[in-house]
Amino acid sequence: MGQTVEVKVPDIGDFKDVEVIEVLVKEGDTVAREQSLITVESDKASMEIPSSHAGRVKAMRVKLGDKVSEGSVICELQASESQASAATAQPALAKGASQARQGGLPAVEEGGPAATSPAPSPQRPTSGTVQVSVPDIGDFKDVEVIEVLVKPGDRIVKDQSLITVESDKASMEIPSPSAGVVQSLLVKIGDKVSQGSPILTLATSEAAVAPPRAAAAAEAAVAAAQPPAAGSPPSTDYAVEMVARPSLTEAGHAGAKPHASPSVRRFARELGVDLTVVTGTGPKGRITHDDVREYVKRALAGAVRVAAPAAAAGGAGLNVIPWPQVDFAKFGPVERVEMSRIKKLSGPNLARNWVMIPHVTNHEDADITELEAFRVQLNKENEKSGVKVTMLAFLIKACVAALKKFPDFNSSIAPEGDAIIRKNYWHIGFAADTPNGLVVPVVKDADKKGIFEIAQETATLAAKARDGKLAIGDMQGGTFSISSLGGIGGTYFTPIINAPEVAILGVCRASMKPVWDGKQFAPRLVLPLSLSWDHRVVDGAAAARFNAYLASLLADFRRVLL
Ligand code: CAO
Repeated sequence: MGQTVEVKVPDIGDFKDVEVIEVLVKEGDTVAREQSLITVESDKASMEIPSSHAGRVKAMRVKLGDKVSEGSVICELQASESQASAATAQPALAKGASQARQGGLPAVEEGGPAATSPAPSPQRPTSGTVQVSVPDIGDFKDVEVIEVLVKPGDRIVKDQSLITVESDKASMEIPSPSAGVVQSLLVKIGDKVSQGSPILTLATSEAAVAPPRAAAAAEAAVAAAQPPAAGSPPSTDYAVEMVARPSLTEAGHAGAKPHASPSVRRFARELGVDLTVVTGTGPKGRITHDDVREYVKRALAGAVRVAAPAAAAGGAGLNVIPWPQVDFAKFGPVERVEMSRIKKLSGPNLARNWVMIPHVTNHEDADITELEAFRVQLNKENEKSGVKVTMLAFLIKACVAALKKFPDFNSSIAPEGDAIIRKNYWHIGFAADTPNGLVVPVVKDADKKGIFEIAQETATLAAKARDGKLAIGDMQGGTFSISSLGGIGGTYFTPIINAPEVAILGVCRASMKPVWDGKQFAPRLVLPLSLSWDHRVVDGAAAARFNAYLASLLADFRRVLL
């Protein structure tokens, strides 16, 4: 380790006396150059301050709630040898930030975005429509669009964030230079954009048009978005994240956006947590790392309803009261048994599916008297082949035929929640009971396979499942599932849909029953079927038809060929 350096807050432009809302390192930590040390926040934006050096943190000089400005010492760092000679070097952020301001970034409107937020360039309207493009965002080139925050038809206010872009080091929201109504989006999540890339077209109607002052600011923004003059130092690619927060005075989108710093947003994204359903416990309701951790802990314990892909969940999660904490030993002797790995993994999935999918289950009886006789006969004929034809194989084949007739049952909800993705392949999963818990291997392309092949494959997969030898690929790609408890017993049950599938067939034990044939009661072998389906995708009438059709196929298997 080399000499001790003081890491200071660099030039952060108009940010003065800003509050430290996160301290991201502690004494003794080894930090890399550009690693974020603290997050500061003004009333309009939050920003992470990276380290100018690599080394070990000797002493922290700031704590949560402190107010800092340019030059405030963040920490003392025992710089790495290779870095020590650069101990007096200014952090690149300072250069980049001050250079951005020299370039004349837009003046801040009351309640507008931070002075450091980029301003998109609108092309001047020809017929009340402007095309909004990505402004000069420094060295950000070919950066990925990670969020699209508006959609066609949205009425937006000036400075409202339109998209979030992210490089490997930073994320940044691009605000709108004007008010208006979004006409069409020209980007989607995953697109790579650079300066000048079109974002959207905006209709600036009389009602929506920006007031004169805002228009002037938009003009200034266009001017500011010009590339820096030749010879001026290049913009920095230093690790800085800026998130302009919506002004609380901006009705329409204020409050819709969670209040969280960039690192919390990144953390939430990594864990797949939708911040709109997390309750912030920080000052002014800010969401902290701990809030996200707590949310995930509670979700895993089944105490909260986790957020669906925004649209699929209807945009809302459900907060429920905490799980009861009971000291059972107070009431009698107890024994703690660790859950198997499979149970630990499948539990949260089952809980999510049960809580988030509006399940309905229809029951139906299928007369399988002839089919069972046929199955027994087939097995007798093929005794020496070593392949035992099971009822499950017939069920898989019959389900494929029913799924082809009712394609919505072989679908998933699109991530945006506004469409159904019908799959033109038929991969049927079946629940297999193993000593370690339930797994669902998948028979791929069941439509192309015959009964013997399916019977052999289910036997092989079930054996692999019991031996814990299923590969991940054996359990992926399913489009519909069957859970057969027929070998065990029961009459009917309510199977849980295996998301993102939209339906599952539960099968119980067939039994001989007296069935009225129009003239008399006849002994028939009746198979109880229980179809659970996602009410967002199909409705009760369709489910009743699916079940009736499936029962008719099982009653007369020749119909599968039709
Ligand atoms: N009605 C009457 N008998 C049935 C039947 C049914 N619906 N289904 C199977 N049987 C019979 C079989 O014919 C077999 O009898 P024989 O030994 O006399 O030939 C016996 O029951 C055992 O069958 P099986 O269940 O072992 O075989 P399978 O091919 O039907 O099923 C598998 C394979 C993997 C689905 C099954 O072993 C299994 O794991 N089932 C449990 C699934 C489960 O746990 N679901 C619950 C999910 S929700 O928690």
